[in-house]
Amino acid sequence: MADSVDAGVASAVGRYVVTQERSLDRDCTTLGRHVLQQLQSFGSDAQDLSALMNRIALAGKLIARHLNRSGLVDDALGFTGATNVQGEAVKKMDIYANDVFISVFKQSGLVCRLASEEMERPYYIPENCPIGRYTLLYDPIDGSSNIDIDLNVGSIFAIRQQEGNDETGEAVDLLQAGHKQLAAGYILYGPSTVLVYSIGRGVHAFTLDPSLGEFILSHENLKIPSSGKLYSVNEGNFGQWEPAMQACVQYFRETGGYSSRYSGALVADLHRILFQGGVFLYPGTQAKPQGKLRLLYEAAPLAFLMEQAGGLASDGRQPIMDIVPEKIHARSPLVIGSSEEVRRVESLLQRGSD
Ligand code: P6P
Repeated sequence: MADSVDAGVASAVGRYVVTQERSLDRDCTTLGRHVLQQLQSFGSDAQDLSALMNRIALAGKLIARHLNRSGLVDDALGFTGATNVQGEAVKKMDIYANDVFISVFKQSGLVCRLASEEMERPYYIPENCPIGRYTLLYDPIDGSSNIDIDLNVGSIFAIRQQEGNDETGEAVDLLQAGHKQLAAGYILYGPSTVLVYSIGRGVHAFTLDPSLGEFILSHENLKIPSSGKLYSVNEGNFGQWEPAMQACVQYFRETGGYSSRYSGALVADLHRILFQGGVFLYPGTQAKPQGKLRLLYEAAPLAFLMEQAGGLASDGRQPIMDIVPEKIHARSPLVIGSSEEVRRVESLLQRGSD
C-alpha cells in the first residue's frame, strides 16, 4: 500500500515539477526570445528583429498603462482641437501614443524613420539613420473614438527595410506592396493587453502579465477558422455602398446563422474574427471609393497577419498584399477574415460587376 502511495506522490510531484518547469519556461518565453526561436538564429538580423519587437512591446506597455489610468489623469482624454492629415479630430491619446512609439526607438540604432497615421511626413531619428535600416509604419491608436468611453482600442504596426538613402525625405521606397513587410501585428488594449505578431513564420499572441511587466506567450501558431458565422461592418453606411456590396451584406443578413458584431475599432473586430472566424468589411462608398482605412499602416499589416493565419485580405477584388500605394496615406477598401467568407464577398462583387 505504502509503495503505491509513494508512487502516487512521486508521480504527482513529478507532474508538479514538470508543470512548474513548463510554467517557468512559459513565463520566460518573452517576445524577444520567441523571435529568436522563430528564426532559429542569433545572427545580427535576428537580433535586430528581436530588439525591434521588444521595443514595440515596451510601447504597448506604456500605452496600456496610460489608458488604464486615463480617467484619473488630467489631460489624458478628450480632443486636442487639432485635425490630422486624415482630416480627423485628434485625441490627446493619439498624440501620446504616437510620441511613445517615437520615444521607444530613440537611441535604439534600429529605426531611422517612423510613418504614422498622425504625421503627414515620416519622422526621422537622426542618430539612428546612419545604421538604422528599418522603418516603423503604425497607427498609434486605432479606434480612438472608443477611448473616452473605455472600450477596446488598439495599435497597429508594420516593419519594413529601408531601401536606399531616402535623400529627398519623401520615403518613396515605402510605396511598395505589402509583401515588403518584414513583420506586422497589433496590440489590443482590452480586459487584457494582447500583442499579436508575425515575422512571416505564423501568427503568435502574447498577453501582458502586469505582475511581470512582460508580454508572455499565450497562443502560438494561431490559425483562423476557414469559415465563421460573424460579419463585421458599419451597416450605417449601407445606403452609400455600390449595389454589389449591398448584396454582399444582404447575404450575411439573410443567410441563417450569421451574427453581426461591430465595435468601431478595427483591431478589436479583427481580433474577434481571427479567433472565431468570419469577415470584417470596410467598403468604399460613392463619396469615398477607397474607403476610410489606410493601406500602409492598417490594411497591409493586418493582411500580412491574416494570410499568415490562413485567412485572406482583399479590397474586394485584389489581395491587399499586392496593392502598391501611390502615397503614404493611401486608403483602401478592406475585406478580411476567413477564406470562405472573403471569397464569397469577392464572387458576389464579381457577379455584380459582370
Ligand atoms: P466608422 C477607427 O477610426 C477606424 O479607423 C477603425 O478602427 C474602425 O474600424 C473604423 O475606423 C470605424 O469607422 O466609420 O465605422 O466609425
